[in-house]
Amino acid sequence: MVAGVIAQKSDQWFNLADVNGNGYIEEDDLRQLAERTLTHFGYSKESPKWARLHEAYAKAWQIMYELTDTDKDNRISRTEFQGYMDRNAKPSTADGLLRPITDAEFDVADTDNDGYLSQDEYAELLRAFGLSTRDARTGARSIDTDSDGRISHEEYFVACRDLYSREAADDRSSQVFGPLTRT
Ligand SMILES: [Ca+2]
Ligand SMILES: [Ca+2]
Ligand SMILES: [Ca+2]
Repeated sequence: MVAGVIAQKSDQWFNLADVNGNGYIEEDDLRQLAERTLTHFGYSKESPKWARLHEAYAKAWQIMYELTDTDKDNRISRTEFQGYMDRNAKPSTADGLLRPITDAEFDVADTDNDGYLSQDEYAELLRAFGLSTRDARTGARSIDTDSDGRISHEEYFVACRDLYSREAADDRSSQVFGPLTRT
């Protein structure tokens, strides 16, 4: 069965967020994801970026729990997640949830603090998310739409926002988190 593009994209994100691989997204997965990402970049617990990413993910969990965990068992199954994405993956509903997350992730990856992500910095963020080096490079190239070698806060936010609202698989935006699984 060939899944729709939105389904493939949400599947990709689900796999990335299910850090312990038990088939559910739980609060602990997001905590581990934050921890792993921060450790990957070498931040200590004293760094403001450490607290900020953890806060953003904790908030994300609360919102995800309310919106997607329909049977309220404190874990989001793939079916629950897909159901939510099918019903609600629209930029307008993503805005409030997404901005604090993308901003916090962006700052973690902006290791030279110049306010932009180089392709290398972005690729490193994807590697922290668990992507292979090759997929991370593809993702980094595709997010830099004007190919000037740097990604702004806004570009990252817009890319993540639009990722789940576009049906096209060949769209560059579909590779923000690396290539989709070939079907
Ligand atoms: Ca899990
Ligand atoms: Ca559930
Ligand atoms: Ca930078």
